[in-house]
Amino acid sequence: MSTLFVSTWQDAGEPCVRAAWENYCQTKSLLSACEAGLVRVELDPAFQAIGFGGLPNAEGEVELDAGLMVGSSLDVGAVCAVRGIVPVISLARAVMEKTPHVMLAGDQARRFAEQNGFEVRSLLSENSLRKYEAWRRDRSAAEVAHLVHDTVTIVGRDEGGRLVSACSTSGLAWKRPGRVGDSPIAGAGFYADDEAGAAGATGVGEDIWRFMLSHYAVERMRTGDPAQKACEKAIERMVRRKPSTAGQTSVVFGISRAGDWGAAASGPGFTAWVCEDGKVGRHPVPALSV
Ligand code: SD4
Repeated sequence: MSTLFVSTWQDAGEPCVRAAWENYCQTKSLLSACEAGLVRVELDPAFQAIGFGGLPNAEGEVELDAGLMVGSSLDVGAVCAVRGIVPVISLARAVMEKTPHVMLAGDQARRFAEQNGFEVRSLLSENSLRKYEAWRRDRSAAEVAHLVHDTVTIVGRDEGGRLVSACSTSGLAWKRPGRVGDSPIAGAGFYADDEAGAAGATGVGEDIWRFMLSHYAVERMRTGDPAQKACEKAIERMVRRKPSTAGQTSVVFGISRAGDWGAAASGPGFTAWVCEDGKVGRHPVPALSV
């Protein structure tokens, strides 16, 4: 059986799955591999998606969310609305491994980070500061920055059939301070259960959360749906119940316990990156017609 990683969006997905695979070859730990994929993108300001270089909130502060889930134990760790700390996916892992809790939020998550050796630093890159200032000057024109892809999610399955889903985001650009989306919410932005499958999401957090896209897709896999069908059913349900979500490009993708993968999107522009035993491929995912 192969080891498979699937990750999100045109720019960040490829380095994410490559870093995950490299780490997996060294550690043989799927959790470390998924974390390493996201750390790679979080720490590189060239990716404005997540971590350092993510686009800030309406007050110019980068505010990060992250979460992960281990499908064998159903352990979950998450942090939300954290300022000044990267990589937040590693902070989410520390919450999972070092506390009895699932999530820590805001200033108290940062305090926990400092207690665990993370350094507090400014997360604004030159690029994100420039974009923020442009938005302040002309909010209507820069409003489309909501459409930039500010989340990276990775789902992995190792040769033993173990599953992990992990997600990191700066949320929506120019968001209201304190706003938290789907990304750090187990069931919404990520979910994994070795008995069923693993899924992750990206797109409009309020809708992904409302419909618990990742959990729904995994539950469809539990009933025997292949990952592709499970993801399509999750998007179909969302668009049918809330037609305004059509065209807005919320995405759910996943890997079933049998090892097949799939992805479905409610709008155009999504690309999945897949790495199977080190072989990397790019897969544009057209909008599902519902
Ligand atoms: C959020 N789902 O915070 C994230 C945004 C996202 O690509 O996925 N952008 O709502």
